[in-house]
Amino acid sequence: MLNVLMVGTGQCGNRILDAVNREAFGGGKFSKYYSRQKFPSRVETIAINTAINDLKEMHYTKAKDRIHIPNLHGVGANRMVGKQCFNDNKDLIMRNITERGEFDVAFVITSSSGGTGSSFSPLLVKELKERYEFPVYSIVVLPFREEGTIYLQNSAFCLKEMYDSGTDGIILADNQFLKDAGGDIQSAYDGINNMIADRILFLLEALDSEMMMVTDLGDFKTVMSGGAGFATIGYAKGDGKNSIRSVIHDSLSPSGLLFSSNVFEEGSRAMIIMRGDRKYLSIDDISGEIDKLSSHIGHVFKGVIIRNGEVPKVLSVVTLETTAELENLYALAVEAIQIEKDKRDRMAIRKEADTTFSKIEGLEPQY
Ligand SMILES: Nc1nc2c(ncn2[C@@H]2O[C@H](COP(=O)(O)OP(=O)(O)OP(=O)(O)O)[C@@H](O)[C@H]2O)c(=O)[nH]1
Ligand SMILES: [Mg+2]
Repeated sequence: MLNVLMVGTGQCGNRILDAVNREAFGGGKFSKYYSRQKFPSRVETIAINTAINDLKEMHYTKAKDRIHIPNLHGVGANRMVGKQCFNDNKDLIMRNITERGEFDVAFVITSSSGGTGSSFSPLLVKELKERYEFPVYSIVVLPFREEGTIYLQNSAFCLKEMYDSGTDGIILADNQFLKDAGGDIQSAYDGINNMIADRILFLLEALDSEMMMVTDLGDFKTVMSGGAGFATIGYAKGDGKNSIRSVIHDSLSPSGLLFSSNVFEEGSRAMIIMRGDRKYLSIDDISGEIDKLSSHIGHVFKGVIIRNGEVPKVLSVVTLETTAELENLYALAVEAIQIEKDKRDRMAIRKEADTTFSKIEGLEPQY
């Protein structure tokens, strides 16, 4: 049995963690009080936030698993304030984690663009890596590109700091790429959060179950160490009529991935897990499709979980050697930083020239 630590920081991280707990406890609003999590592993979940309202909004995560870090007026998307706040409260956070016992692996979930999650998470990962031996993976959600200059620049710096934190791999999910998950913004968030939560639970099951063809934490570590530090996860579900080959293919196509990538071109290593009734999981078919991927990218681990009567589902973890989409994001971020800098320079010049107030110099109000 694996011991898993899962931390969600900031609003986005909290909500995804809550979606994980909803699935794990079976969905009812009170299920967290009487149900046991249906993880095969022992999973400890912790939500961290400076905003008490975000924590209160969580319905499926136990109160003891929600840590409020008081910071007057929140962090307001300012990563400098966020980092200071983490450092001031580091001992409290790390004590809470230490009290939960031993772990084999940890996941830290956050958005890259806000203030709290994006500044806390790289520092938290660094702290975990310095204190413990277990691998720490980060799951980072990228913003909608039209959310503004501050969110774009935050993302660029958060990803770099996450990369430098010593994390064992960054799994990317992209709001922009997944925006069709729901109509209005709230349903899009819910849709995206559920997609990420389902994949996390599938992954945990794959790392910790008796399978026909086994993948385990060791395989996952090897896959995650394969690329340039970034990875994404794909998923697809068959209808019982299409072949397992096409389900595997769908999981690797844009409709299945959490982040835009041509994995056949950009992939470095992969782990493909198939789950469902034995009758859908012909080893020859599976091998055919997986060999095709291996011939493009190199090594692919495969795992099979038998579930009687279930249609086939496929989870694909792919590490990336390069990513064109991240290059695009950084180009936008550089523009965003320039826009903010120009604005600041203009303000400084204007302040010096003092054009507005100088108009009344020497004048007195007349009554
Ligand atoms: N997928 C998804 N993205 C979210 C959700 N909530 C917020 N986001 C995205 O997260 C980014 C903002 O980060 P938040 O996590 O809200 O910020 P925070 O860490 O709470 O930071 P502050 O509020 O600034 O202290 C934006 O790009 C949002 O689009 C959510 O529930 N799901
Ligand atoms: Mg917030």
